[in-house]
Amino acid sequence: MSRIANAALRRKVMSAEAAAEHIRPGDNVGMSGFTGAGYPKAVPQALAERMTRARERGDSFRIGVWTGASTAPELDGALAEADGIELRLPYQSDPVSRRKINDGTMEYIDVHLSHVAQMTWEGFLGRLDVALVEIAGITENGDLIPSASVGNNKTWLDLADRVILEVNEWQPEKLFGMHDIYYGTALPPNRKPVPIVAPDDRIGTTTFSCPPEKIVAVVETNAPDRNSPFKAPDEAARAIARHYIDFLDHEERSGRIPHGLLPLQSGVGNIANAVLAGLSESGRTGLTAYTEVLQDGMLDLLESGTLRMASATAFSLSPEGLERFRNGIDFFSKRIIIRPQEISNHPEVIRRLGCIATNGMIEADIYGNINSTHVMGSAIQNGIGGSGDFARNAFISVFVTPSTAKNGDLSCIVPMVTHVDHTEHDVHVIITEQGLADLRGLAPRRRSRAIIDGCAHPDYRAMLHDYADRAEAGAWGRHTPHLLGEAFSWHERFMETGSMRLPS
Ligand code: 0RQ
Repeated sequence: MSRIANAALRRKVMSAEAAAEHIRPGDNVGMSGFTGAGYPKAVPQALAERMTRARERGDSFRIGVWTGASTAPELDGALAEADGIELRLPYQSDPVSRRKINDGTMEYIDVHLSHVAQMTWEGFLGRLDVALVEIAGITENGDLIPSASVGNNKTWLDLADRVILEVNEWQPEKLFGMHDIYYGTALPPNRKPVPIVAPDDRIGTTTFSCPPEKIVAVVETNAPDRNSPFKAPDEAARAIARHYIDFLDHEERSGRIPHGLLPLQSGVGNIANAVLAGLSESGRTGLTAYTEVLQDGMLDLLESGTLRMASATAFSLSPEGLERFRNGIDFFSKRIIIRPQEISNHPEVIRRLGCIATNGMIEADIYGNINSTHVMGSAIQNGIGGSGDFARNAFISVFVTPSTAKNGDLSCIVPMVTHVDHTEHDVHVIITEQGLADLRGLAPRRRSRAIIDGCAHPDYRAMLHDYADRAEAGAWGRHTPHLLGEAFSWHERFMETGSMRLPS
């Protein structure tokens, strides 16, 4: 049976190729999609074909691509390969896009994910010409049933001049009812408090509404989400998870966080997933998550009863996790709420709920500044995503990483980070497989020793202490002592020799 119950919108069904004709060179297109879930799968590929043909004719056909967050090869990969993206925002993790951004042929704006909707309403990003949004179905009265992610779709549907819908039959019908779409946002001076006081509060509707006259095309698809597998947690990830659980136990025992914890936020990536798996084995029950993405680890926690419910803006499951979700959807749908990313990541709500935030990083410096996005200070890896929304506003803000990368040739603890995403002011705890540095209440010189002793790999510890000793003795100022001529020498050495280690 068709997922399009509305007769008028059924009449707008057309091929992906015909729908792609509604997108013109130079358009800004707001697309659905968040961490490989709920992105349009057919129209971007048809559009990439058009772009390639245009290029072969000697014409340029490039657009602005705005999404929720990362998507998949069928969207980011296809459009980047066709050289069709002039400007990308607010987050990507696609290898082709990454290459083009880093070789300077694609522009990229790396935005806090909670800021994107408001920046669009504020007009800061320019005009939104087209919304291209995957949905799971259309009700009889024309309301749109969201797909496996919500991201910025509400804003795209509200603000775009023209709307193209992809109705994906592959998405479970039982997604209907899991979403909570808040229509109460406004710009200052008319903004009101977001009325969420507990992670399971519902404050909106289960569907999007969109004026039918704006909908120029409806495309039917039946295609899976990206669903990348996770690496099995290695020893470093398991050690990080153990330190994290010990830390939570300690905080609970000392009465700084209530028994039963505060709502958990967990970032993307393999380490974050391993940390969640560790929590599942910790014997706790009845916890909540107010987070951005639901990875496999969250399903484990819901199934084991560790988590009572989880709120997010998207799924990001492995093929195996997806199978579990689909088989257990009656169980999960009662325990999961999927919201717009401006609400899942809302600073006001995160601060009120007191989330315990845990995010990955590229490197930290000895004073606790965090680089989440750039390699060697200039090459983008992915983007800041929601990590800043949570880190700045969390009750406790934790960053995790293995102490080294690239077979030990890179230390993830360095004298000075080459790019700052989270300043020392937003970082409470750093954890590596070596141990943990609790930076709360520590002034800079004490922070540096706590990070070196607690988190740095033994191969780099003496080098870091030597730097800190000499900086404390010889810096211009002794508050946050640095030797400016030497602060990036570790990175320079890596670029020159392939290792941060000193030549023996
Ligand atoms: O590169 O794939 O080429 O080998 O970075 O590193 O160890 O696989 O770590 O999957 O946990 O990702 C920060 C990227 C960590 C992620 C980052 C290289 C390393 C490898 C990945 P290769 P790992 P993870 C939103 C949460 C920002 C967004 C965010 C991220 C690659 O966590 O994108 O937090 N975060 N969103 O080799 C150079 C170093 C390196 C390094 C690692 N020091 N120097 N390269 N790498 N350390 C909030 C939510 O609620 C979801």
